[in-house]
Amino acid sequence: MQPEDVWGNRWRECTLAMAKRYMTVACEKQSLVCLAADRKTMSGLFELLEQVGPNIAALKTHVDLIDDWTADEWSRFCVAAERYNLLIFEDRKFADIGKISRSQMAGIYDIRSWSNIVTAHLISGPDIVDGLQAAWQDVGRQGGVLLLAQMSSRGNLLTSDYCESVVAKGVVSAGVLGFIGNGSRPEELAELRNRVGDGKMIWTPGVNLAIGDGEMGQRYGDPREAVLAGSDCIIVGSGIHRSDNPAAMAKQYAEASWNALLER
Ligand code: S5P
Repeated sequence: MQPEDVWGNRWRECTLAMAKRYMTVACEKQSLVCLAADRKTMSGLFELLEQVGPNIAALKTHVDLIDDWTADEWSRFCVAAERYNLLIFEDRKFADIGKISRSQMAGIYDIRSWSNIVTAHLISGPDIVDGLQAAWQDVGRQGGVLLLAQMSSRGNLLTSDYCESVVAKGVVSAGVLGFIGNGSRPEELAELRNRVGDGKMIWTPGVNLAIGDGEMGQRYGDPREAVLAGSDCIIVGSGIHRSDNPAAMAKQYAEASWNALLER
């Protein structure tokens, strides 16, 4: 199936190269799953990648969770992820002023050199997006920023008004790939999609086939409902990596998300 047939207006209106790349990969793999690879060792990450690589479209990392991180091992890991045709998404949730965010993309982890996507809060103003884009340009690469418009955690401070301001600034920003929306609340997500229109993506954490409350204030909604409400990518962590059979679970999430996209 061609991406333009599957994604419709989203394909036509999301012009950022990284958006097209994601939509293409999702069609090739028949999966809208981004694995939240929240493991704490390099061997744990490699193991997970081998298990789920064929059934996911993107891999979300928290590079600063890894106890035995080294630059060499990390670059081996990124090469392995690319072999599975995955976008690499560092969920750094940058929030500082533009020039510091640009510098934070370098440093010991050198996120700019291996990430395709990063997350940012817009709390410090829109220049953060320029700072992150400048960092990718510093190493001759391109990437896309996902802005946090909503969060899945209970009691978060991202009010509806705040969300509206983030969307208003984000939709007109060329370096913005899209928004993080709350996958645990389809009605909030549908509202977000109305505000965003078709020109940007919405990626959603807080998704699990077992809906309800998670650990430490996390909340979960159903993957199909999230996609039907306007999510373009479901971010799934423990639903896959904590299960007894991550490979089989990744396949289930892939099928649920892909079928929901076809239904949508
Ligand atoms: O609002 C949010 C935003 C993010 S990016 N809520 C989230 O849970 N996340 C991330 O998604 C979080 O950092 C974690 O890596 C993942 C959810 O993992 P799970 O195990 O709860 O599925």
